Amino acid sequence: MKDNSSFIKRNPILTGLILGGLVVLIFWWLIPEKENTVSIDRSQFTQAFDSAYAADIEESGTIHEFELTADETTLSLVEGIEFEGFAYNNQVPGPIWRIVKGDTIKINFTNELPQETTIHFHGIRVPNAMDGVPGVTQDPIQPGDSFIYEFTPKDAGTYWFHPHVRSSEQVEKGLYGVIIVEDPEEPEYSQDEVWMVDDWRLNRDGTLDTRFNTGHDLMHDGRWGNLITVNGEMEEELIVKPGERIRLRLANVSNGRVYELDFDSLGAQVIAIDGMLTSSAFDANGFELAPGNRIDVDIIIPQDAAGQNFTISDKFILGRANTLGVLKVEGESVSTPNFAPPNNPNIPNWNGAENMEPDKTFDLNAITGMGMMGLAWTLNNKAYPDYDPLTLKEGEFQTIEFNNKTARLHPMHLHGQFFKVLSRNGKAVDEPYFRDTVLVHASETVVVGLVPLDEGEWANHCHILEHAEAGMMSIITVE
Ligand SMILES: [Cu+2]
Repeated sequence: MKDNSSFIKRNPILTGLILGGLVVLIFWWLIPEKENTVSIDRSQFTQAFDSAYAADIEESGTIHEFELTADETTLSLVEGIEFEGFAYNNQVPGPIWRIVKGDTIKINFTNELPQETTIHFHGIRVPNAMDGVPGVTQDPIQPGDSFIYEFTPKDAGTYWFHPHVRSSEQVEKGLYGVIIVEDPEEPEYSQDEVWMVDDWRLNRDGTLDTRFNTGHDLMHDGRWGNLITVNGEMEEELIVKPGERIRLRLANVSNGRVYELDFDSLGAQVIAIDGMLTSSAFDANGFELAPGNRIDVDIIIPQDAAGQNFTISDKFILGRANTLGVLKVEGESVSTPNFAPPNNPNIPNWNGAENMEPDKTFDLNAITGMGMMGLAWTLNNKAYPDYDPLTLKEGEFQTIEFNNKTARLHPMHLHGQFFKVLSRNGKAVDEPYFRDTVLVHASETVVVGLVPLDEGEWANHCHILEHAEAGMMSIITVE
């Protein structure tokens, strides 16, 4: 028979070591893992936000009223070949509306499509009821029905609009337009142009491939086309004079394609991202324009460039450059407008916030055997309309981590909010600008910081439209 008490008496040191080890183990279990994260007072980041952009807008009283109809239309991208697409006001791209900051926009919208639709105004901080998310901020607009969208944008900049119902089909077929909110305090350029960059997947005969949300699109980075257009044209041309200073606003309205921009030898400088001015201008070459993103660049045409062409291209896929458009320099030279690039000096740096434990983590992932075509894209293992809710406090600095568990791209877009990237893969990043859409690369972790100013139920989704349609969306409540 064993006698435990005699074991302890005979081996006091060994017993002590075993008991001590047990105590250490228990403590190691009980104490939460806090070593890697630093407790930081977040009020300093809220204070640093200060008035980087305004909570409210003073209305000018001017109302711009527009009629807008979505309808089926006949399109042609290859000469002599027609196909059925969708269009706003019978034009692809849709209208470009320009208003002045403080003005109100009123859109009398009618749906003449054979299916439901809504309009989302990407990047514009609208009242929640105007945000166009079906089942969340409004009911889908039925065929033949009308809806009035009315709001006063709070921020100057380049914004775009598109359907938020069956968007992978409706946007691809041609439904998109642009809203420019001008700030009279910003300097005047020789030309101020918009380039809506899209890609289309055509069949061999030049008609549109009408297979949407295919298994291939869903499993990869959405629907990438085989024909790139700018403002509906292949190799768009912009005629410029030597010495002119151009504000070129590019919007990526593609379903899935990312463009890595190359501005030839133009020395193009970024002055705004996703609508908002940057804190200082920087080299535009290499910027990754993901679906949803906008970029405003400041280009000075050299005085001695008469007769030259400058090619603006995409180099996202190594070794395969795509021409987006060409600036053709013609005519007599003009004197170059002389001003410092417009900027927003109030953008907070939020240095150190990347060391905080994120307030919320969204794992970006996929589940097979679920949803359309047997694949669902998920946020925290939930596919919309099922989702992991998040409530953010209005007026307070908070952080969100996007943790990409997949080998695909996910440009994450928050409705109604601007945010700043704080870190990528744990390394601090100091982008001198806010965004509304951030490209999360394969297996990458991106942490963003924001101070929500607009209450409501806001969509949080991947802007690869096939991924969003297959579930990669949640709702964030700001209160
Ligand atoms: Cu995605």
